Amino acid sequence: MIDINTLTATLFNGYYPMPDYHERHLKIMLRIHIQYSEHINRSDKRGLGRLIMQDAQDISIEKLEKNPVFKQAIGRDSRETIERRNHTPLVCAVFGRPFTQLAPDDAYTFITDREARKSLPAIIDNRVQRVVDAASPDDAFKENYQKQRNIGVVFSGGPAPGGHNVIAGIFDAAKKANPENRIYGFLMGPEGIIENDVMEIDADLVNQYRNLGGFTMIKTGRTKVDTAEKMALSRETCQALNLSALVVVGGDDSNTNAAFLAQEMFADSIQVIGVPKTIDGDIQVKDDRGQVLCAMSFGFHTAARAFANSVGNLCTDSSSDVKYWHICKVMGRVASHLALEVALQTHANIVPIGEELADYTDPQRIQAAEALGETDYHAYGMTLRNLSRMICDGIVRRAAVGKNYGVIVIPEGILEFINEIQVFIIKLNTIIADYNKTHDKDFHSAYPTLDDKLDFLRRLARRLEEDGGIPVWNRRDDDLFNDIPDFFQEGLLMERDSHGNFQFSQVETDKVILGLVNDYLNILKEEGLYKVGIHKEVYRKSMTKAGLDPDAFGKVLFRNDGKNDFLLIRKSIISVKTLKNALEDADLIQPTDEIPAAVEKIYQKSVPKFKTQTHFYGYDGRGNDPTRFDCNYTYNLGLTVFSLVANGSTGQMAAIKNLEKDFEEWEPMGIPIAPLMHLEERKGKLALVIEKSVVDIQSNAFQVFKVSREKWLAANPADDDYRRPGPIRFTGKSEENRPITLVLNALK
Ligand code: FBP
Repeated sequence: MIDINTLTATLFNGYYPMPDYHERHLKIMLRIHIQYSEHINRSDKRGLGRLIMQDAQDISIEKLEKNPVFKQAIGRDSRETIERRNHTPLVCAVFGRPFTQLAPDDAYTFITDREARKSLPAIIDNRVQRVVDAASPDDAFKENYQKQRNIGVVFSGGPAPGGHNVIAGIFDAAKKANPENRIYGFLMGPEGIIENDVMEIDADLVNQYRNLGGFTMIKTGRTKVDTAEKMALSRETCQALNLSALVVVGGDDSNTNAAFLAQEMFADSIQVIGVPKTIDGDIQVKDDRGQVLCAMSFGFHTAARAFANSVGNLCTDSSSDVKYWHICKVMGRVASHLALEVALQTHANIVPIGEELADYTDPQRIQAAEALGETDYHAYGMTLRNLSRMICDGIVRRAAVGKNYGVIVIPEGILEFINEIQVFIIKLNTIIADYNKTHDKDFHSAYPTLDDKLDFLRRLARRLEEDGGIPVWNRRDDDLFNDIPDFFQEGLLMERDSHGNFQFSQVETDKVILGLVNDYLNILKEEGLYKVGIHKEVYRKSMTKAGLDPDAFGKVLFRNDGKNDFLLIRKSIISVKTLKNALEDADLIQPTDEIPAAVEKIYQKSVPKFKTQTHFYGYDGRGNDPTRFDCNYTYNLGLTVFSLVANGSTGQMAAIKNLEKDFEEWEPMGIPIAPLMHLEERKGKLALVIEKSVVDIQSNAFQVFKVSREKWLAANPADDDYRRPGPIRFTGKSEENRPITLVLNALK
């Protein structure tokens, strides 16, 4: 007979000490196992037990690997991947025609920047071009359209779902026009152009990635072609490959780069076409009269849907488990488009939108200053403190109706819209750029640790003060900066990207805000203002069960007794001691009595614990396989690119107009890039860039969000108003066919 104690000790040696109940549980399991084995041995007349053992040994991994079921189950290509590869995106009617041509459309006009005119003379007068059918092309047109071309493609910046379909569209259209056309992919982003690191893209490669996410095929990178030397090397590469055209798939900065490359290679007749990519959704093009030409960059829909699915699931979990606040930081380096779309998709409880915060004014402060005949400049623009208070207000109000849980969505770039932080970012950008310009060594290598950097800033403040003049970093800046937590200081001092952008994804924005929220909630708790409301029926039932008079105790315990469904403990009762005092003062108990257990339990229930879980949604959604909207959008962008190339355009951005409408109304076109440029401060100096589109707080989408947010906060006894967007569905009919933001903004 096996001794169960010895067996447990032998098998689980090393796991001691373990809790008693674990040990008990293990022993029971072992006993069952032994009894079952003995039973099998006893009744195993036909050797079944041995057979099971035998089979287990016989199935070698080699044999398993040959099994077709095994192969299908764990093979590299999931059913979804296979289905996606075989899917043919919808194609705009014009691309069904043998030839397309470009029709200039002067209904769209732009106010051009003087500096852009000076720097980009070859492309500044480009016009909007609509892709139309070339119904009766003459031979010269056909010959030009079909002539053999080499086209180079590069991905630039962060991945965005749909990039592979841009390549597929270019490839299919180019091969249709002339099977001898060749498509080259530059590897690892613009660095591949500079270094002439390139591969030819063939049909097998394209087919492998159709309708799949990522930029895996040729990878991407953030190098900027921003010096005369890099420009010359890029030009050499394009000439060496005998390129007719270079296609830059990228965001605002990369399309800016595309315009400069178009100018540079104009003399070589190498065309450069941009494609608007970024999950951030901040490339939206309108003309000077506000007519929309490009409503959204590709990748936005997929990333927003992926984030919304995860956030929606958290809403479900949170309202089931009712104990956590989920804090979800959602990508979007500057603009809050993704957070707004996630809010519209999920109805999460609290979603501060950066662009609205920048416009914030504090009426109380303004009035108080006006009464003194003064102006309070601090009353304009949101501070981090205001923001944390706004969030706390929502948390406290939900707790009051028994909902001490919920979901907060924080846009990644929110800090850019907070005055005090923006000032730090601008000042530090200037200091770092200045240092890099005047020294031989880069700021971050010269001052590698946080302490080194802080030391440098301290010395700078002192020196600038002694020098007189207007210091960019004064002692007050230094003091304020030293007041913020280390990790946030480190974030603000981090290296800028190659375009001089502040890298918000590296800053723990959520942690900064959460820290302030936590501090303020503790103050509210001490002031007795943050309490969990107790449902009056729950209260009455437990008191009656304990033989206590709910009415007599209710008057003492609650500040809203008899008025609401949810009862709130009085502000003055903030501890067991203050509870006891209140009961004694009301003669409900004597000083020698204990607090009745039922009453103490009610009190404990009313004490909120602010338990949080933090999440970052960014890279995951960026790597998602594209929605059907993005598949169709990007494939047609690729077809548009070829049409622009075959018709001799350069310095144009491929776009699809009417994305907010049904597919039949989509209109492929070319948008001139140069007129979209304006001067902006980058790396401490003014540079021509395409202006980022941030959330327009007058837009329909924002206005809908604004009037709905009270309902979505659901600080009332009714059920939460969460919406379940569900996962991205590639097949079937239930997937929405465009972002909600677009649908709303198109409503008249
Ligand atoms: P792009 O503008 O290049 O498309 O990238 C957008 C983005 O995904 C932002 O949302 C995010 O802040 C940033 O890239 C992250 O950058 P990195 O990939 O370098 O960490």
